[in-house]
Amino acid sequence: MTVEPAPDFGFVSDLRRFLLEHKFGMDEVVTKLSILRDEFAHLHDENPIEHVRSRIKSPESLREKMVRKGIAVDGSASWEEIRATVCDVAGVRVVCSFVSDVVRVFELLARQVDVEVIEVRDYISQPKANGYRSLHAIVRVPVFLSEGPVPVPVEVQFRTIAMDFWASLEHKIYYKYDSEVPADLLAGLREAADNAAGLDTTMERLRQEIRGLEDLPADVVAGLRRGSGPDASFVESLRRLDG
Ligand code: 0O2
Repeated sequence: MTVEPAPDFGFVSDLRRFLLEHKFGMDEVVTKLSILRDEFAHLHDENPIEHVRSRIKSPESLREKMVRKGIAVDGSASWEEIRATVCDVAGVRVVCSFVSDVVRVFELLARQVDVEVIEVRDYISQPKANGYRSLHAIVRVPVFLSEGPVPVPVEVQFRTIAMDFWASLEHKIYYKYDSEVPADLLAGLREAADNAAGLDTTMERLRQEIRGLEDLPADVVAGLRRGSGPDASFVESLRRLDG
């Protein structure tokens, strides 16, 4: 008969505390983003952030990453060491419509006084070989607990809708084929990544063209955007411009 080792209650409660601290850090970043989002929506009539998602790494996935990073999983590693090495225990994903918004939202978050940017990986300027694009930042935010502040790292991924669409499909394919993705699928994904990047560029250009119209009255812009032949109300709105 085998006897199961007694559960290590100290470890379990330490792990719970460790994960909770990261959850609080993640919640802080999500709140910061949702304030920015509301400010833009209500004060500037803009919507640079499409949506925000967040997650805490599962204990299994934390363990896997510790193994990958060469950290002992026998309980001998300190929580500080784990926190300093596995920086994506708390993860936030910010999805924007346009690449310029990706950069803008990142800068708005990065310049906040209680946000310390630890590392930036710009996979938009330099996509991964498989075509993956996103802007990754590890930021550190203070979490104020009863015993004092705890600095917590949070990984924030900023990407466009097109990048997000691609990454979620690639992730599913990778998972389905257990990392052994057939060559033709890899080539298809690469082509789709190039198309997604092309779409982002086109959308950005169109947006800039529309922005050039911002100084015109709303009814004139609406008429121009309709794109069909000029109707009476559109002609009238143009006539008012002369007056
Ligand atoms: P999950 O479940 O999304 O968290 P490192 O060992 O530090 O050099 P690491 O930690 O993989 O490398 O860092 P990196 O490259 O910044 O990637 C971290 C996260 O970015 C991944 O988290 C994914 O979410 C995403 N990511 C990176 N590369 C790819 C990719 O090629 N395809 C897709 N779909 N997502 C990617 P996790 O931990 O893998 O998973």
